[in-house]
Formats: sequence, C-alpha cells, structure tokens
Amino acid sequence: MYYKELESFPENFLWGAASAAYQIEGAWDTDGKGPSIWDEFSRIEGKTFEKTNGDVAVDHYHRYKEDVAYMKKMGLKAYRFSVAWSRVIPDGEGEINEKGLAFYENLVDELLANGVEPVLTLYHWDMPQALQDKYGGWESRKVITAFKKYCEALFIRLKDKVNYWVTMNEQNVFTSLGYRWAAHPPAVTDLKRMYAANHIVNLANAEAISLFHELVPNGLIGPSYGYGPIYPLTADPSDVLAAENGEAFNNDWTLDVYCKGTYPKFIMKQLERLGIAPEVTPEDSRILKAAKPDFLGINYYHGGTVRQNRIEKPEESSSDQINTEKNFSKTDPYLMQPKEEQAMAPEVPMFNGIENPYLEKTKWGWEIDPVGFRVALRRIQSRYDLPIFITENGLGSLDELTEDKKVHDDYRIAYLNEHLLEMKKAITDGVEVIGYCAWSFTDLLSWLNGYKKRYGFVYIDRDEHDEKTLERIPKDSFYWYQEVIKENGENLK
Ligand code: BGP
Repeated sequence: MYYKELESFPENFLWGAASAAYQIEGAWDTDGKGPSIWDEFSRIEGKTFEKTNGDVAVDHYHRYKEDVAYMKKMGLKAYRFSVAWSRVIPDGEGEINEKGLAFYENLVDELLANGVEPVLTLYHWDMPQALQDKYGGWESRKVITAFKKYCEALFIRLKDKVNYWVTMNEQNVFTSLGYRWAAHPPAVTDLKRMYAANHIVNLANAEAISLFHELVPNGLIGPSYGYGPIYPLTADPSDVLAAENGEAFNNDWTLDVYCKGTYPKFIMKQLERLGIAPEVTPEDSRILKAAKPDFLGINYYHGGTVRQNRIEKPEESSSDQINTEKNFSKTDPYLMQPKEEQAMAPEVPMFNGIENPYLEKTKWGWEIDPVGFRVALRRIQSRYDLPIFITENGLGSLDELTEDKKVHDDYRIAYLNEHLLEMKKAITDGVEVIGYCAWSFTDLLSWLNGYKKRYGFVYIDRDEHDEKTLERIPKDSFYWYQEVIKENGENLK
C-alpha cells in the first residue's frame, strides 16, 4: 500500500519506554527482598557474560526519583517497569514485605506526579528462588496459587493508581530459554517439561487476568508477547507451508491461548504424536477460555525466515547453496526450531530456519527489520483484533561516551525512526496501536550480554567490572525522542 500521507498517531498515544526489575533495580537483598532465580543463576560460573549480575544493576532502587526526573524532562507519557515478586513476597507465597510494596507505590506516585502513566509488568522472569526450590517453579501448579496471591496484593494496593498492567513478559522466551536451551534459569533441556511448564504459565496468566477483572474493573490488562513474523525463504509452496508451520509453532501456540483460550490444533497434534504435549484438563480449558486480555502487549525485535526441512527436501540445486543455513545461537529466543532439531526429534522438523538474505543485523546478530514490524502488527490485528500496546522495541548497541559527556547514537535514532514510521503506516492501514514503549529508558543489564549491550535513551556510567559513578547522561536519542513525543510523531521521516 502506498500512502501520500500517513495518518497521525492517536491523540492520547502512550509514548513510552520500558525496563525490568532485575535489569535496573539492584538492591538485590535490600529491605527484606528475597532472592530470585536470577540472583542465584547469575552466580553460577559461566552462565552470564563476564559474570555480570543485577546485584547493583543501575541502582534504580535508590535513584528512581532521578530516573523519573529524566522521564519528565523527556516528556515521556508512559513508563513500563516490572515488579520483583520476591521484593513484595520474599518467599513467593507467604508474608507480604511492606517495604517492597511501598517501593513500587512510591515509584508509581513519583511517575504520576510527573505526568507519566505507569505500565506495570507482574512477571518479568524473576521467580522467587524459594518457589523454585520448594515446588520446581513453573513446573508446579502450586505456583499458580502463589502468583495469584502476589498479583492480588498489587491489584489491591495499586488499583486506583495504575491503569495498564502486563501479566507475563515474553512467555515464549523465558520458557524456551529456561526449559529447553538451559540458557536461563532453571537451566533445563527437556521439551516435555518445557511444554508442561508453559501450560502452567498459561493458567497463571489466565487466572491473573480473571482475578484482575474482578478486582480492578476499570483497569486494562494483557500479556506481553515476543512476536516475530515468520517468512518463507522463497515462493516455493513447500517453503510457504514451512512458514505457515513456523508461524503456528512459534506464535499461534501462545497467542491463541491468550486470545482464544485454545491451543492451535496442528501443533497440539504434533506434540501429542511425539508424547510431549501438555496435559490440559477440562477445568484448564475453562480457565483459559474465561480470561480475556484487554490488549495485547507486543515486544518486537525481529522475525525469522524458514524453508522446507532438508529431510523432505534434501539440498538439490546450486541455488539452494546460496543461503547458508542459519547458525542459530541457542539464545536466539525468537525462532524456536534450529537445525539441530533434526537430530533431536527427526519427526518434528516442520521448517528449518535460515538466514534472510535481505536483512542487515545488529552487532549481536539480530536482524533489523522495520517492515517486519508492520507485518507483525497487521498479522496480529487480523488474527486477534485486540488493541496492541508495543511494550518493547529497540536497538542493542555499543555506545561510546565522548570526553565532553555525549553519546552520539545516530544509529539508534535511525533504527527507532524507521520502526516508528512502519508503525505509523500500520496505523494508517487500520491497526489499533495504543502505545509504544521503546526498550529501554536507561541503559541496563542485558540478561546474558552484560552492560555493554546498551539500549537506553539515558547512558549509565558503569561497565561489567566497575560500577563507576552510575551517573545518568542523556544520549542524542533522548533529545530526538523528546521531539517525537512533543510532535506526536509528526516529525518522523
Ligand atoms: C527482551 C526482554 C528484555 C530485554 C530485551 C533485549 O526479550 O524482554 O528484558 O532484555 O529482550 O534483550 P537482550 O538484553 O538479550 O539484548
């Protein structure tokens, strides 16, 4: 579609930025906070980049007022942050830690006083370690009861102050990295266990949404899903079918459950044949169907490209050789079926991932695909017809602080500008987008890539080995986004 002029962003569009507790707060055992699975996991030799952890992170716990002051300066309309479950309930299911709860209430009050709409994420990967030890975390249904108790404490305390709530952050990512690739805690490599845990997360998500609707009738809640559109490598119908499989396997598998309360049939049948399907009781189906999200949170970084698996279609022609098989990193969360799969489960390969020859990549090998953002928005809107809140999108890069304390991150500005323009086109197409939170507001700890993979609008003076001054320094992108917000996106080019 070609437009001579794009439509404007909606008047109350939520121009925002995001973060997550473990990645920014620090204060890992302050004021009664219990340990989370990330506090423990990051201490295991070899698990994180150069042994980095979130013990201090960017010390947001002590500097939140300064951070909010920068948000005000920028004119930010919304700020997405997550609550650390073990700060609010140190052992995950017992007594509430008033100091923990008070920290989040103070943060929310500070945001509201500075004209920033809080967007609160309930679970951004930091399960209380006590629940992991006692029940095996998401592998036990007992954790659903604990999660509901934790959510209830926040709903009751903050219901008159927080309008936007996110349940699970990137369930697809934390279950696959945690239970399949052992790259995140609890470092399991077992497909059956992964699907079982994933089902329990689905139930916890649904129960939290239903409880929310009972307790906070005027608020809005939804999960944040890490979505990447799947493309066929060629117009060969067998590649197109492979992409259908990829889309169903990667995306419908979670989004159908969120939005329709049912698992997609083709994938469930495959898993049943392989004996790795989750057990879904009639009561589970009722719970899943009863919960309706008010919006879909979408985190967009990149998609994936696939072709028919090489078992059914062995390499034949020289043109097949042009594209080298994608060398998947085991921690690439957005495409779940790498080549090694063939060896693991010879029946499974519904598709093979492959490099997309048209796309550039970031320094960390993530494809840069702004048009894919529009594709994503269009597909999600057509399939589920819910308002969409972009809860993450951004560029991880090595930033350089100049001697006069500037960061000239024109590459980040270019990245964000292109993505926002594609989002504007999607809105002009007819997609309902209610807000956009760039990842991230300040620099922060990247789960597996330490402090040097930076995403923020605000530079933080620290690195992997030295906490340095932790000074906050706005980058060029800070001032650029400030202008975008002021102009409500009219200045994008
Ligand atoms: C998403 C997570 C974020 C953030 C982001 C960037 O998957 O929700 O918490 O980490 O990815 O990822 P990374 O830090 O690995 O570059």
